[in-house]
Amino acid sequence: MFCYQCSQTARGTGCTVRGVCGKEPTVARLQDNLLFAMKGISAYLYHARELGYTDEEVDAFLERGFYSTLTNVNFDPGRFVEMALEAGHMNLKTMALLKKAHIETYGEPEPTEVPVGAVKGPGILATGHSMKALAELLKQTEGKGINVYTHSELLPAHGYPELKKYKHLVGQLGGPWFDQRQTFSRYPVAILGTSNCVLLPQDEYKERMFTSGVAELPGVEHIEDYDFTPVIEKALELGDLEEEPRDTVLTTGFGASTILSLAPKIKELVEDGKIKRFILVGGCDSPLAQAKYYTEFVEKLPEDVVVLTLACGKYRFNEMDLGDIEGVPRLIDVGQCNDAIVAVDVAVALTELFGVELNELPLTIVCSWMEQKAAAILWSLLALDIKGIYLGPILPGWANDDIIKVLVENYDLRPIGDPEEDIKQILG
Ligand code: FS2
Ligand code: SF4
Repeated sequence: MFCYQCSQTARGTGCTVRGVCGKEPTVARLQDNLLFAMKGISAYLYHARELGYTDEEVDAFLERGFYSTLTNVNFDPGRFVEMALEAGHMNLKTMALLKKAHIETYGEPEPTEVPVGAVKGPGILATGHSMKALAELLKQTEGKGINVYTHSELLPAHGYPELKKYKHLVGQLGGPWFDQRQTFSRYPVAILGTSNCVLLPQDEYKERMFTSGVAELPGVEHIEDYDFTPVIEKALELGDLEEEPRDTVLTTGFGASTILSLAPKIKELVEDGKIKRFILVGGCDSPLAQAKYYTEFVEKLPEDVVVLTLACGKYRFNEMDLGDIEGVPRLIDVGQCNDAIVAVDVAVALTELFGVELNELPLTIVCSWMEQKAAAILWSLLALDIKGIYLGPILPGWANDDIIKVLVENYDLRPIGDPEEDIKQILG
């Protein structure tokens, strides 16, 4: 544990073994964990609020949750586990709110092919999670001869009708959040960071980078009220990008309605043994060497397995052509991390279709986590009582041995291991 939030803190620097107040290390970890989950919820709520959507129950939960971690309020570990599970439910509610906001504002997403690479002309590269910022940028750049590209978690924007209608939303540059220094240096365009996962910029591109919304970087101009005039002026001043071959094409934009329109076919294929299992391989990507697991895992899956994916973890394998099983694509990208709610909705619909419980579905979740939104999503899955989740690339530092023991015993949580061995175990 590490807590330095009050004046009683050990040696004036921090309680690390046990709180001077009596706070046990596991309670301290559970409090941190609740704070992480609430940060994740706040991120999704923020983007929903950008589009005018709010939820009083979630607001009240956040208020109570933050208060419960103040000094000398709550020392009960059992209650913090209940708090964490409630956070999971609140996160489901918040992700559903954000999905509703996205669909009602930008239309139901549809499967869309997105070319990777530059086309000739001045450009703006937008990264992060904010559909609102991207939509405003597209509106303001229309007819100005500027091409707009997405990076990382904005790839799914291409699937929304009210965003893809802009012909100057031309494609994607780069992949997950951590390639940004390389990608932003490589393409001399204006860059806009719209949410988390912006890295401290390199001098090479600092003066052509901008942030908006919650994202801010030292020495980088921050855009207020979605007025992207300085970004547009910078893009025009920087001049043309050179045309590149755009042979790589990524497919995104599978919404619940598209997937469920395939439900009768899916049922038939599962009953005929032509689809053996659905595996959700998703979450945040990370530069850790262990994250190679996810590429190998998908590469080694047999051809009767369908892969659902979401968030930036998809860049580990979304260039692969997995083909289809009688018209059902074998790689289905449902969108951003918050679109985990789409996967949950599809899974719930499949339980009705097959007349089974969630844990009886031919479905396994193989998760990658990087930051606090993934903690919120993990607790959402546990709150739905989903068992046997594989978690990597490493076990979270916020979970000590006691917490891991509970997650393993109660939820059959499994750390990722060797891809081939895990596949064998999953496919039984
Ligand atoms: Fe990826 Fe970063 Fe989406 Fe995470 S772009 S690691 O925030 O939540 O995923
Ligand atoms: Fe230490 Fe408790 Fe104060 Fe935290 S709240 S610094 S654990 S005495």
